[in-house]
Amino acid sequence: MTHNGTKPPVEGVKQSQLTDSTQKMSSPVEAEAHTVVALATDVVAALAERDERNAKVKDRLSDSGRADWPPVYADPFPELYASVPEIDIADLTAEIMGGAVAHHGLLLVRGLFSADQVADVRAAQDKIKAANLVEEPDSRGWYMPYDGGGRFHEKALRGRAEGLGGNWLADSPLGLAAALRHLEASGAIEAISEHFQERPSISLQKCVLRAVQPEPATTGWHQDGSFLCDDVRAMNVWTALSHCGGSHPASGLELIPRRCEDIFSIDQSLGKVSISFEMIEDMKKEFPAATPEFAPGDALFFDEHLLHRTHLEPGLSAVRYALECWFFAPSHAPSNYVPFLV
Ligand SMILES: O=C(O)CCC(=O)C(=O)O
Ligand SMILES: [Fe+2]
Repeated sequence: MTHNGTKPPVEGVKQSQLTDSTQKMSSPVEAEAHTVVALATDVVAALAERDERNAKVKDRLSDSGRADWPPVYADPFPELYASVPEIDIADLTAEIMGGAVAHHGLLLVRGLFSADQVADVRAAQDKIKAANLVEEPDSRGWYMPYDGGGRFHEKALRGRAEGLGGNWLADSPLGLAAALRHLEASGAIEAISEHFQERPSISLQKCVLRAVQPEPATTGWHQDGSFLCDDVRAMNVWTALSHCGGSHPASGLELIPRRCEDIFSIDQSLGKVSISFEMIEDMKKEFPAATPEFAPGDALFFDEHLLHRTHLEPGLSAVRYALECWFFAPSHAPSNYVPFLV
């Protein structure tokens, strides 16, 4: 699964069909035998970076992680009850993030991404989508599906995600490099590293560029902890890439603004992850559901305990774009996802 960086396996393409544009072909015969796709140097670098992120995390998977888990934080919003704590990006720290999540279930960060950063990730998303429509893998680096080694059923899962309008970020070497650069610059990765006391990882399957169509549907309430491993240490950074939620005609998220320590059992009649509507209705009596409005670049931080769902109400008319990026402490990451150190 570890590759030499310059010639990664790409589904449907033989290794010999990919080459660094700086490499010379050994003979004209070889040139005739293969359709050689020259890769630009930034693509070669992004592919090498992706492989390196995957290789590096492996040494960390058996670390023990911080002993004092969950960390204890003071409540940064002691006056708040059953509503969404909110800050500006300038105030983001591990204490505010960890404290808001520990006491209220989540934190809304206004302006996590600047307008330029949103535009950059959105442009990447459009290029990934366009490249994904073409049969051949995209030698320009926008859509080069990561081969996780076949252990993780990634082909079927990827097909399902793409069928719903999503793209796995790590399937795009250039998109991955750009989005992680912006998450680093925002301070999100630093806050999460401090919270975990380890450099976090992301994963192939749980870091998704989403485009959600404005089609009303009954969506399932869930806690991501119901399908991550029991002792997972996680933090999601869900960043709106377009105006959405609240009264805006693009879908946002609906959530219960409270800390739930329990992971509730799922309602089998609703599939593999959803919690019963009765339980949610009951909880709403004390904790009314919230549907925050997001400007592009606003982000929600929450962990595997938050009860939430995609909010697909009738009356929507605009596509919603977002980046859902679940970070894990490598010492306590789900073993069924392909990891990358950030
Ligand atoms: O983007 C969505 O609509 C769903 C997001 C979600 O469930 C998550 O980030 O865990
Ligand atoms: Fe979720």
